Amino acid sequence: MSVEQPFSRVPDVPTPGELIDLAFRRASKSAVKLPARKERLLVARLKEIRRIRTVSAILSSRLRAIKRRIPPVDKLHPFYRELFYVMMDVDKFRIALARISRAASMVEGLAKEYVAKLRASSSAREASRVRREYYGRVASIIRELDGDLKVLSEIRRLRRLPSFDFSIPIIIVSGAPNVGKSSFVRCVSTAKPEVAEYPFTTKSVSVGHVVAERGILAQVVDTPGLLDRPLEERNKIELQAIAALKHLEGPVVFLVDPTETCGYPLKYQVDVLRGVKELFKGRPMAVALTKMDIASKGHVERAMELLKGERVYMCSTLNCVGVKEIVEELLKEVKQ
Ligand SMILES: Nc1nc2c(ncn2[C@@H]2O[C@H](COP(=O)(O)OP(=O)(O)OP(=O)(O)O)[C@@H](O)[C@H]2O)c(=O)[nH]1
Ligand SMILES: [Mg+2]
Repeated sequence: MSVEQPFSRVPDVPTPGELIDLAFRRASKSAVKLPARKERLLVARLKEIRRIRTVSAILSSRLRAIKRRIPPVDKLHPFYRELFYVMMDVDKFRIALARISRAASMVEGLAKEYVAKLRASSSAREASRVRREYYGRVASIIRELDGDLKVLSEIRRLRRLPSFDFSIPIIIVSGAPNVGKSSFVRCVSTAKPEVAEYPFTTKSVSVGHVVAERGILAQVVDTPGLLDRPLEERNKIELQAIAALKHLEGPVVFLVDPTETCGYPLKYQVDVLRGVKELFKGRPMAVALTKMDIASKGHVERAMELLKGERVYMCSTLNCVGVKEIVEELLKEVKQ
């Protein structure tokens, strides 16, 4: 239903050992068609040339494939670009990409050089020695890529980031832990929400879609572990990961659990709200009291007192009462 995110197909980056094994194994299997007159030297040369060419083709194509399947950072949507910067060491990443390209060209360049040497070889033994020398040089070029391939392989951590269609509003659901954010997303989603990951959180992020007859109206995403504690407690990198959320355009919902069964006092929850409001200044925003099915009059009164001046809705995310209405109200405010 949703669009694909740019990292969903980034490759598994091989180790030097895997690359070398693969190339040499394929080369030893590569069959040579023997010429009609089976001249020994000619056959030996052809066999070794074939091996060198196979090794060169496999290694260079595998190395280039890594680069090709990693999306260019400059072309990413700012949301994904920010997360890329947060999760990857960009300088090392760029250097690693350049180095694997260079290694691919070196492997090919050497192949040409060694094929020429083979053509000039004067015995089957010499042909075999020339080929082995090529193998040795290539293996050392590939082994030197160890650190670079490790840097590149880190990109797999971005595979499970959430997918968004940036042409449609994205409603961010925030609030302290356990207040009912994921339940909220479930209540307003037409299908089962997708589960994704976000840096520096161990909880899964749910992404739901509000679908109407004329298509998808909105995406709804929760932000566990991100917008659920006061921003003052965050370190620089966490703040950067949180800041990326600003690139998700749309209204913000902040859930407050007036019963405090979430485990966080109301006062704390209101502190979290302050940070969220600051971060998303200028956007349509709604505060919603959750767990109305178990909240007492006293709970609600205390919450309303602390939330004076806010627009406050009430809902129960357990049985989805009053939830869709909040989303509908907020979507009315989104500029079309
Ligand atoms: N009684 C009652 N329980 C609720 C309601 N909404 C959620 N809960 C319960 O509260 C707990 C947390 O709900 P979640 O939707 O997972 O909350 P969350 O905010 O996504 O939690 P984290 O992702 O851990 O931050 C679950 O046990 C829910 O069953 C509600 O409206 N009423
Ligand atoms: Mg949750």
